[in-house]
Amino acid sequence: MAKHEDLPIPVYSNLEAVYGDGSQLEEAHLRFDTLKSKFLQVFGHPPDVFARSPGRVNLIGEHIDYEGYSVLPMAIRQDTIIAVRKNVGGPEKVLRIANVNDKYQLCTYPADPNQEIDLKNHKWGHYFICGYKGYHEYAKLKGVNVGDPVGLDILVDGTVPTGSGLSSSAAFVCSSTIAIMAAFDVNFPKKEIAQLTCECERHIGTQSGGMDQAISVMAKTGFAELIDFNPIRATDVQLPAGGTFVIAHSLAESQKAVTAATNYNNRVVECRLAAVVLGIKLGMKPQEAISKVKTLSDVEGLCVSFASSRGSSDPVLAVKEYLKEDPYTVEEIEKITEESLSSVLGNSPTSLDVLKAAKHFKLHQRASHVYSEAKRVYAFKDTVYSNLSEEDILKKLGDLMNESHHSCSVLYECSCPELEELVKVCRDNGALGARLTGAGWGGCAVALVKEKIVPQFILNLKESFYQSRIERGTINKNDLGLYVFASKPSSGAAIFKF
Ligand code: NG1
Ligand code: MG
Repeated sequence: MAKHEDLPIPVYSNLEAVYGDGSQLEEAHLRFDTLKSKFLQVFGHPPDVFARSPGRVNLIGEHIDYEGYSVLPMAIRQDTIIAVRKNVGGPEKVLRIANVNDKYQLCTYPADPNQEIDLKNHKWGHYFICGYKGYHEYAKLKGVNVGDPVGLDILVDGTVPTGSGLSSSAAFVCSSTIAIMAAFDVNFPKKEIAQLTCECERHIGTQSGGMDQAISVMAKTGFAELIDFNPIRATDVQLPAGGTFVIAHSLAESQKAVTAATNYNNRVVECRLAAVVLGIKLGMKPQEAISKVKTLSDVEGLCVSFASSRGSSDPVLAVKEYLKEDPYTVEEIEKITEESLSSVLGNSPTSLDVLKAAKHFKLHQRASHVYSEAKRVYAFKDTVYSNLSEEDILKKLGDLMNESHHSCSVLYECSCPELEELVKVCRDNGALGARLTGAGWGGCAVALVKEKIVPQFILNLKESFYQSRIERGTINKNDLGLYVFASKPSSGAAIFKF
């Protein structure tokens, strides 16, 4: 039997396959009806085909995907649906991108797949262009004849809250890419789409890993997935029935595309510099380390091959031995690399932006986080499948989540005061564990809660975290359900042709 990840994106002619037969289905029918009528209203003709891709919550394994380490997310029910139609006879070859939410104004772009995305002028439609460019780059690579560019009409409906660490961006990029493929009658194996969407989302200017796209494309109802990289692979993880993951928004919005130079990309750069410095300290020539060592997982490989001479293969020990705790200045690192940092980083524009903004680099702390977090992911999966009682399994999973949060907060410094408060409120109200999820600096926390106390837990959170914010007018009482909810692992990307 073909492996799940080798199969193409499923094509359905009804909504039940994805949205089940309960209240979610009703809601989905409404959304699709709205998409159809609004499409007709905006563009004057009905759509040809639809694609959907979900957001995700990462249970454990934060900021390690781009270092080559496995992560453990699950898809959530919130998703992005895209309706599309080729506009072959249209007068102009343009991409017209509209949204069911009037907050997002119509964007138009030329149909040229080689266009550059204007990063200095951020627009919501840019995420569609990531998928558009990605599809064409990949089709070319695979020898698919895409012909001359044609116009496309696109309507977007997203329910993943933005800037919340639940990967609205990947849901948008993946559904865009898949909708474009469907419009051109092309389909690829899921693992290839996961890889291509990961690469093309980088056109937005973040040096992302591949977790979000991988889970959005490859998720299965009822399972979290252990995602490995190089090559991308997904292994089902069946979570214990007695526990539920509750997602709660800190109400601090993290605009990753805008803050990349000081937050996300800064950490990617710090990890890269830590990897090169460790490679050199472990005995490589600077030039060799710069060209061969790209990630901290590459360094782990080196530690393993030098294990007999060093007496240990543990990269955590290498960090302790070779990286000082005080932050490094540019000059200090350049003395070790014997090359300017800009050239170590390949002069990529996004890395140069990081160098411009950074005063120093915390190599020890960032590498310590990555290696310890990578171990926690495997500990989490092993615990799920251990012989412990369910009670003990849940407790251990909670402990690992708490340790993960501590590491994100103290070593990786990607938390914020609102997330700290929220995580504490979750723990004080009976969560077995709670942590920030996604990139951090705002967005959501995820808490592991015993199934039977979930309703009370959510009520308590409303009382102790959200009530004062409702009174201050930060959020509307009626919207609370959007900010705090229990989540079950839901299904991955799909195409709908009716
Ligand atoms: P979010 O929180 O969705 O922006 C980001 C990255 C992931 C991963 C996490 C941190 C993108 C598209 N996603 O997710 O790859 O690195 O941060 O674990 O940049
Ligand atoms: Mg994102």
